[in-house]
Amino acid sequence: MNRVLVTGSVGQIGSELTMFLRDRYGNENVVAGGRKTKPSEELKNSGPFEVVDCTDIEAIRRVIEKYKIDTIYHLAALLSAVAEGNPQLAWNVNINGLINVLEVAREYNCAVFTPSSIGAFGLTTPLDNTPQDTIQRPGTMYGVTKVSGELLCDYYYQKYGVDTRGVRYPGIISYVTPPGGGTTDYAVEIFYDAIRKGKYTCFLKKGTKLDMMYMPDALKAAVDLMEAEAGSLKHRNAFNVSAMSFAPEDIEAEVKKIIPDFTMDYDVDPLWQSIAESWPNYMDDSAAKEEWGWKPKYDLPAMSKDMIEKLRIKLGM
Ligand code: AKB
Repeated sequence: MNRVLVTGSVGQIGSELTMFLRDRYGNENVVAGGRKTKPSEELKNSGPFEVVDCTDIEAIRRVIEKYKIDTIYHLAALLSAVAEGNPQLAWNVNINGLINVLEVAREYNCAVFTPSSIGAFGLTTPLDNTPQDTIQRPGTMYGVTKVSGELLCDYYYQKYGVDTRGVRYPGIISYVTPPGGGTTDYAVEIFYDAIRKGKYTCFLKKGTKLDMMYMPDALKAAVDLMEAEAGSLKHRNAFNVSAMSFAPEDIEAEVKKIIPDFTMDYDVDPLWQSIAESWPNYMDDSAAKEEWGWKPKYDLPAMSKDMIEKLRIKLGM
């Protein structure tokens, strides 16, 4: 029986993952946990919603007991650029929040999915075909919390047998809920601006290649990993997963194929640029392929076509 809590359910991934899990396991079996931000009507009306601040362990415990939760998708976290603006808050939410979730999971025997990120790498990591197991010395607080989170999840599995699993997400692109303060956000903004204004000013430099993924693949990755046979997993937490890798000019060209008058210029933000330059150009995700059958569906052209179709409907344009 899957009785699930999604923390961070109001965020970019959480809002869609909650609906995906409700379709799969039944609306009443998936609790959307959020802090302050108001949930959408869809999220609130389709199943249970509870206020859960992950820095408050009692709040998590209450929800786990009330709904007899057995699986936690822990998505509450600050993204990279926001974390750099407030590193102490980032540590509190990303690490103290995670250890609270792991502690409650240990007490109530819950499985835990925790996303790590391409942000868990740094300049001394091989940036091309970044291996699954490699040097990780990130220079951002976001990266520090992501590496620490990977290690904490490994520790809770090894020490206490908590069924922890996770992936290193690349930049996630979707048309439903906008991301909030990530380095890869340009790859979402470009579509909104292309449709609304026919032009976009990019905050990363030409040539800045990063791994990216369309939301349907990101949701599938989480659920496929959580449903995989435990015996087939050699790694547990922090699987590299990717679907496409591109630089700003590559996505510009793709958008132009569908919106021929679209133009893009650059106004580079030094903070976001320096973060992006410390992240992989593309990761090797063969461990995920071998151990639990990871296979993305969307590449850059397929994602761009679908994004533009869906956003045109959403924006009524
Ligand atoms: C961010 O840019 O902070 C996130 C990520 C890649 O972890 N989208």
